[in-house]
Amino acid sequence: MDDQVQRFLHQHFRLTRRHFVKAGVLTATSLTGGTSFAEQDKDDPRLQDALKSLETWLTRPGDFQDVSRGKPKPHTLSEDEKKKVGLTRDTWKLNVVSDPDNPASIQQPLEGETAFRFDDLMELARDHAVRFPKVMTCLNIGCPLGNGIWEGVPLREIIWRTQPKEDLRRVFYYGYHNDKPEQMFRSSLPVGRILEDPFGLPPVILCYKLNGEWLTSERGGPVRVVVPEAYGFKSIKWLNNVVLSNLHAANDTYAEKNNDVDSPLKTFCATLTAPTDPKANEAIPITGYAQVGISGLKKVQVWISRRDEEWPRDDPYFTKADWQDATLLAAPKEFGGGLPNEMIPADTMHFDDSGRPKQWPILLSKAHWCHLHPGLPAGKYVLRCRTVDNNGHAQPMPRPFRKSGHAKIETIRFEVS
Ligand SMILES: Nc1nc2c(c(=O)[nH]1)N[C@H]1C(S)=C(S)[C@@H](COP(=O)(O)O)O[C@H]1N2
Ligand SMILES: [Mo]
Repeated sequence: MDDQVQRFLHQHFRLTRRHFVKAGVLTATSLTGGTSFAEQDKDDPRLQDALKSLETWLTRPGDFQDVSRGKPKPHTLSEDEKKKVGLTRDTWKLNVVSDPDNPASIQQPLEGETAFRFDDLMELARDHAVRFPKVMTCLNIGCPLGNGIWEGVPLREIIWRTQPKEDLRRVFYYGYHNDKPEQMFRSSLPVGRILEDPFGLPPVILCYKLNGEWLTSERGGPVRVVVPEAYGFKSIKWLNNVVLSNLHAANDTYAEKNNDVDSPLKTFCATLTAPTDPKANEAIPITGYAQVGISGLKKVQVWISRRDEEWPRDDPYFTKADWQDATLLAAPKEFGGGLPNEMIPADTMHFDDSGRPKQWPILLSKAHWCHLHPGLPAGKYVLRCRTVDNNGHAQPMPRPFRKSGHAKIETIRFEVS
């Protein structure tokens, strides 16, 4: 970068900082901090516009992106066909059995006459129902599919009913696709993750509601698994079989095609409003979202550089760049997602009795951010954004490879004319 531009950028970053301090929003990067949508920089109408058009925090169930296998896909069956194969609440049956190849010793398998039904699930729900926010993200797709409040009964409650005795190390589970076994889509977990919830994580659940409404067929209804800290492939839809096994290693279908099937959700960010063709010396509004992965989210940072700037080869993740803190937005007043009465359901983890979050951002969910970048001289630029997790580690390091879940530093090219 030539000296003049360097100085220009430097001065203007300082200006922006002062500007934000005046507007009272710069302290917004602590865990409990943040600013509300309404308190944003009132002076810049374009940042206001960008903030107004920001996606809602929760996603309507019908607006989730769909990742479904099957020919035909189970949710496209007619109501009659769904009844025949147990994909309605009144016909649903879940088998919970020992693995014939690697038997676990259980005293009471649930199958045939004793299969577990939706009424049984609702009976357990009276005492054991839990609700928690979670972003559903496909390990292989860049952006989250949707953010929701998932309600269900901990899977352990059903496993206890089988009275396990011995040789139970892993649980695998799959859902209805059709009667062809080669269409099976299976995921698995160590039994310990199901029986106990480490480090304050929500439990692994049999989920029957999303955003306060019955789980739709497209989202995997009547019942799907939801694994809070995992990528989407662990959250099996149209669930109808749980197998208790003495296997000691993962046998997930998703392990095919080189996927890492054990690493949890990563923290990363991306833009929603990015510069397209800004005019010279006009401030540039930027907004985006962040996925709050297992290591939490402390900050979002933004860096704009000249496109012709040479960068040292030994710093491929730009750790030495002049990253600027963006503003992390506080919890919105309205959460969206089509909640009944626009209220967060009672007893949702991380929310108080009045439906306000106890902390922000919320782990394993989503947060939004914005940045008003000072105007730039005409030229070609690159915008990058990254996150800093609660341990102070800039992401995507130390796990940048994509088969462990998308976490790259987003790169947007633009030209100032
Ligand atoms: N039975 C079944 N469950 C499934 C899938 C599937 O194809 N079949 N896809 C998985 C994958 S790879 C993802 S990313 C999520 C997507 O969830 P969604 O369609 O509700 O957004 O569902 C998971 N559960
Ligand atoms: Mo996925």
